[in-house]
Amino acid sequence: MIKTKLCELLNIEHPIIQGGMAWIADSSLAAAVSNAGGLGIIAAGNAPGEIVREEIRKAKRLTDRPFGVNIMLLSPYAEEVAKIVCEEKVAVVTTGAGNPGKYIEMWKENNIKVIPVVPSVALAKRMERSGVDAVIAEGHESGGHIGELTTMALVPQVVDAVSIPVVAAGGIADGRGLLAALSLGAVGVQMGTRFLVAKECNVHQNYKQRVLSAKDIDTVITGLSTGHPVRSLRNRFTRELLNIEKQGLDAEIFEQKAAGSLKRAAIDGDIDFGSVMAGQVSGLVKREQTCSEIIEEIVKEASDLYKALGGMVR
Ligand code: TUI
Repeated sequence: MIKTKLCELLNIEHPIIQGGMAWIADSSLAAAVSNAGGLGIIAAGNAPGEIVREEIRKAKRLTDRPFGVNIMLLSPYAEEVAKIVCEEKVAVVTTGAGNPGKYIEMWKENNIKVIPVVPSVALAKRMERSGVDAVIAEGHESGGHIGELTTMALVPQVVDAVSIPVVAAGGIADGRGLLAALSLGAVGVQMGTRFLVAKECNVHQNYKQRVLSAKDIDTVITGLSTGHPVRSLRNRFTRELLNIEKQGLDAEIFEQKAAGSLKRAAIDGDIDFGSVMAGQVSGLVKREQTCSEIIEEIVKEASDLYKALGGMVR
């Protein structure tokens, strides 16, 4: 058993949050993670509010434990989803890809625990001043939309800069990663890629198999030139995007190509011409397991390792 402040804050058994993966993290995955003692998250992504409401209601039928909703702040529906989580009395909101400042007061008035993803110390401090409950410091190793700093560099700097709890994300997929995160001062971890291959995850089987067969060097970053860098597994789609960027073509052509690409891979299973977003730990993720097996294995590995290290350090 590993108990941290995060377990108390969120009323969960294990200090593990499932990442809010757009088009992937639905009520089935979120409820399975929460039932296994972690915090499951429904990703709102670019979905309209009523679709998200339906997923929240499904999750309530599948679990009586707390779960959260991730709001992707670049979404045109971010504002309506921000209101719906209040109406539905969701326990936790995480945010990504922007500054959620204007919604925080409303969420806190509705007793929602608010945990934004931050890619820098500056945003972590701003979020602390706005009254959030914790932050997720997410490193460059992550899949999807990424910041510049690595987890190893970012997490301890954020821990030193704020007094609220810090969750580590990016490059974490097993018990070694969990223990490392705790050593850096984090109170827990958020993992996306490891849960993407969970049995209860409804992502297309082609996507899952692509992640399971990935090697360490298989991820690439596209969108550096447009200011929205995204990490995904290398394929014909990423080669085409990188070519557009290399030729210095305008952002509009790039955005046109990228639009709908995550859905194409995650729902339609087109892993050649779709965007297979995944983290650098893809090479570490080798087996499809249930969420309960994943969480139990990680917690056991971390606590066994902690005991073994105790015997080594004198
Ligand atoms: O949000 C993520 N990862 C994502 S979102 C996503 S959906 C998408 N699809 C296509 C293009 C773009 C997004 C796929 N993966 N992770 C959390 C995260 N947030 N990483 C980095 C940030 C971030 C960046 C800037 C958070 C705040 C921020 O603030 C800038 C500001 O306004 O101060």
